[in-house]
Amino acid sequence: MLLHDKLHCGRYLLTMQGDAFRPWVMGVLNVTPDSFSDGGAYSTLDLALSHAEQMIADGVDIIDIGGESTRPGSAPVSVAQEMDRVIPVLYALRDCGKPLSIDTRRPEVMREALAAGADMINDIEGFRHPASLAAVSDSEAALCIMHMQGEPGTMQADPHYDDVVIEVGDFLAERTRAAREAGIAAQRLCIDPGFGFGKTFAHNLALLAQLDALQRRLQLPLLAGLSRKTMIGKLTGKPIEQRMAGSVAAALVAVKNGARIVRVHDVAETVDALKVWHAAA
Ligand code: 7PJ
Repeated sequence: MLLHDKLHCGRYLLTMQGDAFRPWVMGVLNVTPDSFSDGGAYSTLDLALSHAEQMIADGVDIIDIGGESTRPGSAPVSVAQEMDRVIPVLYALRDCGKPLSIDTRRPEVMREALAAGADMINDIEGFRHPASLAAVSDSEAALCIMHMQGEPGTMQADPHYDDVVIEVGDFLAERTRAAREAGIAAQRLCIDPGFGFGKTFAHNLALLAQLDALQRRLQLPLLAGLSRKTMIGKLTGKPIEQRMAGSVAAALVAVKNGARIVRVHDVAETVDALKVWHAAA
């Protein structure tokens, strides 16, 4: 089996071959009062849990729990605040039958999340914090290594690349090597170009069009997060609440171009679209 067709994800092994050939849908579970995409509708534990239940009913493959809004221009939250938001959700969902991912940049949160049962650590900084690889190396959790240029507060000010696909690939190769050197098995790694994280509209489009080049270069499962992002707004002229159809189309393009995992807000619609695509592709 090719390396990019499986992912060792904590208590789970996600495989993608033969009859099981199907991209994975990662559902976004925001536990942030200031989250830009749902206005904080799921900020309490009960609401987060009912949102998770709905995603499971809708066919989600991985639940990605986030306690820090990283929308462009957002202010950072404290470690304590982030833990207060996400750790209770992890404990409550640990037996839900689906792999649980935690979207965090903090090594302290990574350790607590792993103790609480997280199966995947999704780090928008690509595990660049000096303590983050050590925090996860002893576990069985998957790592999502994402590229970001700059910091969330300022990253959209003036992003620049000579060749965005090469430079994002160089970064992902370097971080993948660092993870391997920290003793993390390749089967635990997936990569993500980080749409919207220090990228112009043109950079995002170039990456989406050339995802397969990145995938071929790194030979690891590739995750794409395009759901409701500014790029979709720019292409459709729609505000965030009306970007579902555009986001579903973007997920299909990403999968066609080599993505194995799509990170989405609209799980039911994306699962349906992928079923149709899969039957006919
Ligand atoms: C991403 C993410 C993404 C990964 C966010 C939003 C902003 N993690 N966390 N990839 N985006 N791996 O959902 O619009 O694209 S937060």
